[in-house]
Amino acid sequence: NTTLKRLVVGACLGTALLGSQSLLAADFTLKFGHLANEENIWNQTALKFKELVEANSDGRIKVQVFPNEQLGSEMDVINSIQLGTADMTITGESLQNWAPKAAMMAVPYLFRDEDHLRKTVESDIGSEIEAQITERAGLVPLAWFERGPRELTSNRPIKSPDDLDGLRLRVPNVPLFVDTWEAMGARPTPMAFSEVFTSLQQNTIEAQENPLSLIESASFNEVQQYVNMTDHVRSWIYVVIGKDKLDAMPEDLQQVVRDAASEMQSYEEQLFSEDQQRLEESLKEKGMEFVEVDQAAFAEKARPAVLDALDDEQREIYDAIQDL
Ligand code: CS2
Repeated sequence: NTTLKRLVVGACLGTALLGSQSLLAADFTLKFGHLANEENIWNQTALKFKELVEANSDGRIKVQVFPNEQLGSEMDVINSIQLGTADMTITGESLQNWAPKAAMMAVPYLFRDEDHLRKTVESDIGSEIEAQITERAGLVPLAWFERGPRELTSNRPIKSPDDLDGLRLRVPNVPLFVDTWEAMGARPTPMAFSEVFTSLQQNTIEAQENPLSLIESASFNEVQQYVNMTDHVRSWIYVVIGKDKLDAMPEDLQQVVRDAASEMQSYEEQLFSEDQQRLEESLKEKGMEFVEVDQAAFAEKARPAVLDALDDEQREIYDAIQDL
């Protein structure tokens, strides 16, 4: 009958209008690139941020998420954000290349456990690191994620620093990591994350180190036999946005971004703890062998190397973190 027809037509028009709404040019577009793959919790978290920001800004902000280094390596995306051709990424200790204090996010064997790490991030020390990242790199940390400990993967078991014996190891672009692994007896090479798999396959390098989450994300199980449980770095990482981009938004949209970021952070915490339960099993099922190592020997060998590598300002922070 007529009423029913009117209802159906109205519903169709309504849907069409809503649909077209999302096609209306947004006032702001945020290009969010990161190095993990689609399945990784970092990508699921970035998509949650996208959903929240687009909904809560009524489409005035559009977020485009690019996993797998589609916008370039971590360092490239940081440079692109500074140039204004990208807007957001997930980064941490690599920011040491602009802000020396950022190295303190991932100092080998510094954080005793998760509580010690959380206390540090949420203390004045965390704020000091964030302030220098903004001042020196032009990036505003919007949220932080705890990371699983970094583990050393290889094709021969490494149980103590003596086993390193010149191990050709990839590290991210983190001078502190280069210094520490060199002093422990490895031969570290800084390299973008997306180049690691092929370099391992071609034996240009024979090892790398990362949390289990990224070992799985990059399918390192296909080119690495052992996960040596060094737990050599507990760290956190930031979701950052370009300061100029954020400042260019009206206050209400800046608030939408900040509110979405804190909701994203709680969402990631849930995903992170679930992820940590399953990762070891998942990698064992993929054929990786987990090796218990003499962590005390690694920590003992790393400590003088770390202290040697820190400048006075970083050493001050190191001592303050130890006392937390
Ligand atoms: C990743 C990065 O490239 C890698 O190994 O684990 O997240 C790395 O930790 C970066 O240095 C973080 O800034």
